[in-house]
Amino acid sequence: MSGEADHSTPRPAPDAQRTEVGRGVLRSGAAESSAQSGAQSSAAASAGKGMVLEAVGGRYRILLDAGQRITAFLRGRIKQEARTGDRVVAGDRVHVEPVDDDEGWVIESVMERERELIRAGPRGRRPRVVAANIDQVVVVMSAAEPPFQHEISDRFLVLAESCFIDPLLVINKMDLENGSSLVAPAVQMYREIGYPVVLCSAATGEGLDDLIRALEGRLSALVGPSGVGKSSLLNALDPSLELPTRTVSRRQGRGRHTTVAARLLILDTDIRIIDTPGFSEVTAWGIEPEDMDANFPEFRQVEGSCRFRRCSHVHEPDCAVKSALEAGAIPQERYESYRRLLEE
Ligand SMILES: Nc1nc2c(ncn2[C@@H]2O[C@H](COP(=O)(O)OP(=O)(O)O)[C@@H](O)[C@H]2O)c(=O)[nH]1
Ligand SMILES: [Mg+2]
Ligand SMILES: [Zn+2]
Repeated sequence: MSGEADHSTPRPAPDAQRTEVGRGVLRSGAAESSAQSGAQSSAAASAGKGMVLEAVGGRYRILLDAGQRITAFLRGRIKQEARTGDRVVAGDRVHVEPVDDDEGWVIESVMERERELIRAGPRGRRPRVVAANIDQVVVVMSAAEPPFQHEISDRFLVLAESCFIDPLLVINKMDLENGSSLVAPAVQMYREIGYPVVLCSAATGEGLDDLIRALEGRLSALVGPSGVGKSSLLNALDPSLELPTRTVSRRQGRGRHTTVAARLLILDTDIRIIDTPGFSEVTAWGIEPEDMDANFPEFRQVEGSCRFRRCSHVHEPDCAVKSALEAGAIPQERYESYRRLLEE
C-alpha cells in the first residue's frame, strides 16, 4: 500500500509480530527481574503483575492482577528506549514495583505481546501500536447516520485480518428508520463470508444481549469511524462508565475532536474492552500488494487455483478470484475494496 507505507519492511510473520522495540523490553525486563529477586527480596516480594489500562502522558494506569488500580511511571531506562509511545500500550502485561521513597510505582518490564493491533501512521509516518494482547477486533458501524459504507467496514476488517486478530462486525443504530433494510444486503454478504455480525441499538437496547455474549470473557478492541455510537454502546453496556458521547454537529469538522489514547475499560460481566480513538481514516500497516488477498477470507478459499502463483487477481488470465467474482461467489463490493486497497 503505497501512500502510507513507504516502508519496504516486509510484513512480519504471525509468530514474529511484535516490534524489535518490544523484544528489547522483554529481554532487559527478564534479565532485570532475576537480578532483582536476588538483591532486593522485599521489593521483589511486593512486585506485581498487571495490565495497562491507559497511557496518559508519561504515566500509566494499571490494573494489578491482585485487583488494585495504580498509576506507574516507566523505569528510566525503558523510558529512554521508548521514543515512540508504542513501548507500553493499553493491554500490555507489565511487571511493576513500588518505588522506595514515595508512594509511587514503576514499570520494571513489559511482557512479550501475544498480539498487537497495528495501524499505519498518517502519510508514511511510522506505524502505531494501538493495543496489545486483544482477542478480538470489534468493528463498529452504523446502519445510518452516518450511512453504512462497506468501503469503511472493509478497511477495518482488513486492519484486523492484517494483525491476525478475529474481527466481529457490529452494526449499531438499527432503531433508525429503514435501518434493517438499508444494511440487510451487507449483513448477508459478511455472514456468507463467515464474519460474525451483531445488529444492535444503543438507543433501544436491541441486540445488546448478543453483543454481551460476543464480548464476554475476552479482551476486545473497539474500532470504527466517529459517530457510529461506540461510546453510546459502552454506556449502554455499563452506565457507570458515563463516557461522553458526541452530538453530531456540522461545525464539529473532521479534525476538530481531540485524539484520546486507547484505554481499557473493565465492564460488568467479565467484559474487558479497549476503546480506541475514533478513526476517520485507518490504514493497515505493512501489507505487501501480493499479500493483500490474504486479508480477504473469501479470496483465500479460491486463490490457490489461479494460474499464476503470485496472481494479483487484476490483469492475469485464468484467475480463480475473477472467475469466482463472475460466478457471484465473491461479492462485487469486496472485490472493489480489494482493488482500492491494492492501489493505495
Ligand atoms: N438513533 C440512534 N442514535 C445513536 C445510537 N447510538 C449512538 N447514537 C447517537 O450517535 C451519536 C454519536 O454517538 P457516540 O457514542 O458519541 O459515537 P462514537 O463517536 O462512535 O463514540 C450521538 O449523538 C448518539 O446519541 C443508536 O443506537 N441509535
Ligand atoms: Mg466516542
Ligand atoms: Zn488470481
